Amino acid sequence: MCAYNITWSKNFRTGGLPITIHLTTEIAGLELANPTILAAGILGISGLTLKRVAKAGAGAIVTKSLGLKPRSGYKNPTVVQVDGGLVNAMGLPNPGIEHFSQEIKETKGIATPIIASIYAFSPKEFSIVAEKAIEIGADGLELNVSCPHAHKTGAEIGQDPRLVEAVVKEVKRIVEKPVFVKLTPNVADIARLAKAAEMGGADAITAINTVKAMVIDVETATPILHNKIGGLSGPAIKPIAVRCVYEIYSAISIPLIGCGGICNWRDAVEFLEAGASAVQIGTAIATKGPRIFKQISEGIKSFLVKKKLRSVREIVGTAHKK
Ligand code: RRO
Repeated sequence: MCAYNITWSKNFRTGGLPITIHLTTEIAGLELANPTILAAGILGISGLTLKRVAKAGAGAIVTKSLGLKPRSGYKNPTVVQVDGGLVNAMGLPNPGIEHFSQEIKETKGIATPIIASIYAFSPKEFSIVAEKAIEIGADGLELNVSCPHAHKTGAEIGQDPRLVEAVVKEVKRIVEKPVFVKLTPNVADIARLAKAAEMGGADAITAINTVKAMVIDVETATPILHNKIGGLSGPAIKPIAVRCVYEIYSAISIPLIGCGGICNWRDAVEFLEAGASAVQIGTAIATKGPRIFKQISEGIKSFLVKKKLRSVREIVGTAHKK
């Protein structure tokens, strides 16, 4: 469990007694070996890839967003590379929650918590998908109320505080396991949405999903994505995500998980200082591969040693004191 915890054997502050550095992180009752989490939508679609990411050192794993029924998603092109990231409009492709049970079964034996990202079109439907996700073995849920280009779901729900509260309430009525709520940055006041989720009973907030975006081929004057509108992820959105985490931190008392453009340990520490207790990594896996989880954990550990701190907890929210 504590694979990345280390001990200083010679410590002068404690008169020579060893000091243990803790990377272990607790989020809403879930024990993570370290604060790095696989973000929804990347490598989270099969049991095999979930296991691969766990072995690579992620502290927890979020699946691709799953709905009540199978969905094929939008036609190609669904992803385009831009300066500083990717713009995607996949269209929530997934095999449906029932079919995913097979994939979760394949992860049996791994200690890494698996969080099912789920979406639905109404509070009632959210609770049905939530119940099934727990039945098939998820350790927790992340409610996707933030996909920027879906109709009658995603951010169309997540932009309305009353709907967000209603969705979370309905899910929490049915489910005892931890429920995270993933928010959209495409709103005027993200802290208001976070508060609404907390009021509904959310156990943690994930901030942020992708930023609504578009790319046009200049020569042919044609929108490149088949869906025309998509969501921007990657380093380009990191300052937006850090600002969102910073704003939400002062507004709520449940834990926050930072997400958006994290590529290295410095990015991760920036999110922790803004108020996140853990970080999700997505787009960077496309360029750096799953080894990024260990690299970031090692980097955080070295940062703690350099600052003479003992736990990740000691960095969380420190930027608010300045
Ligand atoms: O599948 C997608 O197109 C998608 C989803 Br569910 C999401 O939450 N965010 C995003 O950028 N794309």
